[in-house]
Amino acid sequence: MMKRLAILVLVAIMGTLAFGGMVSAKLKAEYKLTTNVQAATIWGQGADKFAELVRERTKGAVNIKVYHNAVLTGGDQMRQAEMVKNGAIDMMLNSTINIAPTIGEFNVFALPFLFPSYEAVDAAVASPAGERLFQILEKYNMIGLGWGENGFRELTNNVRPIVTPDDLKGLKIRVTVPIYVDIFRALGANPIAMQWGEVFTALQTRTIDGQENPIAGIIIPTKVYEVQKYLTDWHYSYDALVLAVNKDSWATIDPANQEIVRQCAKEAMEFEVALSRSELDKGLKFLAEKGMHITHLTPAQQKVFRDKTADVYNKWAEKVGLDIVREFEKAVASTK
Ligand code: X2X
Repeated sequence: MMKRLAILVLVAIMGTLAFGGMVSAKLKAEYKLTTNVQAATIWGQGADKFAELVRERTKGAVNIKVYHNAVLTGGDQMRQAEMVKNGAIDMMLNSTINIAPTIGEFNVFALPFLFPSYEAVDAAVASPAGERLFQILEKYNMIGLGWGENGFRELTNNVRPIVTPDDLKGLKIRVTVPIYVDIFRALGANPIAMQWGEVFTALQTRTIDGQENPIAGIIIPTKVYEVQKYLTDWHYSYDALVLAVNKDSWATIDPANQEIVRQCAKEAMEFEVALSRSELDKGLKFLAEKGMHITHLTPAQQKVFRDKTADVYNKWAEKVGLDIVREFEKAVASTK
């Protein structure tokens, strides 16, 4: 009898050990989700929406807490992907341009003048290359749950209207990452890399002359128009968002709750993209009312900028990987 009991206990212990190696689905008290932008941005609202839906639908079992303004990375927006990769942060709703220093393939969205329209963006994201980007994410220990949108990045400054590359000559333009440094150098500007959290003050004190960001997503909710006079609507680069979770954090969620989280991610990102797009037309009008001088480039004027950045495009297409770039170009062409 004692012997049988001992065997049973032993089997139970061995079973626990075997499953222990697979990270058991034991929910954490809190899942930390990082963004580097203010809660008022459309991106910030998308993150909050996701957390709120998950809390509601899992009846509080999966508790996602959103940390805005890059507080979990000491203000460093580029460290977010790295920290989700190594598990120090559970989740991120992060822009592709912030992910690019960690995973080079994500530079593809930033290629100058690649996307003429939202249709083109949507076709690229839905292409096999879009899926491949999520597979690459897995090599970095993350699982992609959905695509969102930061938006088309438009140029603002305080010196003069920018209609030709000559107008950019010598202007100090704040940028984020190396591909943007290359683009603005090619255009004759003086690009300065800076964290988003420092930009408003730098514009206010005129340490820099300008910056580039999406109108509806960032420029309006963060009141950039209060410290900038000129805007050029040139769609030179597009920035997508990725909602992703660390693999080990994901394994702590049981399959039934994982299914709910995936569905909430889908809905929250649909909400976020729709909001970003519906706010844009109103946004241009709003900025004009606030006294901004807005320049819309004609296709011929845009072509001058495009031609000047062609070498940068080719250099970065090589870095991204031509298979992904060609797949994106094919998707874009299918919408023309
Ligand atoms: O830093 C920026 O410009 C922002 C807010 O758009 C990103 O995080 C990429």
